[in-house]
Amino acid sequence: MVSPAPHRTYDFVIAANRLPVDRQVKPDGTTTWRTSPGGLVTAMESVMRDREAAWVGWAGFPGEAPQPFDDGHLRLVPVGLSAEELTDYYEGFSNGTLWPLYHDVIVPPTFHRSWWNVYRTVNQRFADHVARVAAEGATVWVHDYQLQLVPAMLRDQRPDLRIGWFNHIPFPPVELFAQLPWRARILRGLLGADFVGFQRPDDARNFIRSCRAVLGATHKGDVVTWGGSDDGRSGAAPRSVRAAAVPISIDAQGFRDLADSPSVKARAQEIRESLGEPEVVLLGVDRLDYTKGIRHRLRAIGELLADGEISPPEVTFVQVATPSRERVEAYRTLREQIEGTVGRINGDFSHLGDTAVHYLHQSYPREEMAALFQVADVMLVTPLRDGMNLVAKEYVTARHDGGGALVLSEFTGAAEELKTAYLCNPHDIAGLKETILRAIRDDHEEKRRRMRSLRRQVRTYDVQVWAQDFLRALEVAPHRPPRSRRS
Ligand code: GDG
Repeated sequence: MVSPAPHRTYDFVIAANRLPVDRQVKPDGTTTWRTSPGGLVTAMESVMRDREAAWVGWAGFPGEAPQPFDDGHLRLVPVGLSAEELTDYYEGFSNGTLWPLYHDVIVPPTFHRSWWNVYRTVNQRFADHVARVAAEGATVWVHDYQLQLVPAMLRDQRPDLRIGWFNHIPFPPVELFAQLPWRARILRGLLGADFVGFQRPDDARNFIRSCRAVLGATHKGDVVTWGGSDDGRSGAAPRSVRAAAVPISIDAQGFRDLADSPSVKARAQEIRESLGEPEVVLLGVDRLDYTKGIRHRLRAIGELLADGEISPPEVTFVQVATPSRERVEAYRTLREQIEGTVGRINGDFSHLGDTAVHYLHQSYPREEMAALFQVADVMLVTPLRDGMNLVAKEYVTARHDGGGALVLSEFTGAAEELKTAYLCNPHDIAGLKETILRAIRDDHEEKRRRMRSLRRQVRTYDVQVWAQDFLRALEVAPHRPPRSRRS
């Protein structure tokens, strides 16, 4: 165990790839920090109220880490990453190896030993930072696929801690996970936790199956027991770790309030006018990522235009594709493909003043997103694989006027909960076209009925409930908490 720290320690510590703040450099060269808006920050605020909390993460720029500082009642502890480490740990192993492997190998994952080595080094650095700031017996919540080795690295130094890990993305079936040359090391890393949380029950099951197949672990229900003997170290005590689904959500009240504000409503009206007051606005909002099914969506839209089922100016499609991971090769290729397709569709089907596809490769403030959601008569969420998909939940929340329709891929975590959406298989282009047409043409009452039930689901199970459920599960793991709203 690390000897008692001479500095201040905290009973609740979050470790995530990124700190929840962005550095702003003013014209005079001085810097300030701005809290990045987002569900995770809001969720954490709701569980941090009565605790001394610290957040360990990368500050968003390469080089030496700034000194720890306070943001309100939260201690922020930056982890330094060099430009080379960012290339190998973040763009390389996290986004070139794990991301495609965990998303059904939609593009082939790349395996590089040098990336793996840097991933280990960076995970160790995160674990060391957490070990220094965590108080005796503290609760530590580790987030996501970038930090899968942190739980065991932390437990080695600090067996007194209660450690939870949450995976924001899917966990793949063992048949795919087994491709990973470092599969056993990853699983051993995760089994350092007391509780591992996933978006869907299937993800938890995939994890448990991998532990059995790769490590020879046993399981009873959702508890995995592993003897710790396959790594050649003798004397490691058996550990029991619970793996279960705790699906993430959004700050429903906060998003509703935003969507309800006069400025957002006015902006929504302005957008509709600038689109030429179409009868039907179709909308897609995604990071430009191959998991999001943007190409499949465009294919369906292109065919619907060619079939004459939809046409501008009555129907128009707006696609916001937020720039993402632009230094990773697969993302650059995808961007070229998408922009080629949009160009072809518009060349064939737009008229002067009537655009078939409005394509926006830009990032917008949250207010603008909320306004866009309100304009959308049909929201198209068609990922080939997605851990949850918060856009779907934001959309139904923004449409508190009762209008709108959500087309949602079966391959999202959200589809497990949002069962009255217009569900689709994005690989089935004919089926996708039919579903889009149904979402456009169904009568108002049918659409309102569906949206009502979707909104209720998101309101009841919001991000605050998610965080509380996760922490309740972590507190009693490997036992099941008595009052989980889900299981
Ligand atoms: C990962 C998992 C899981 C997008 N463009 C802009 C913007 N956004 C916001 C959306 C939404 C968020 O970003 C995207 O969240 P998603 O859930 O849709 O997708 P990922 O980024 O892939 O997130 C996913 C999630 O983690 C949480 O666990 O659901 O499955 O892949 O909130 O609105 N926000 C602003 N401007 C944009 O241009 N302000």
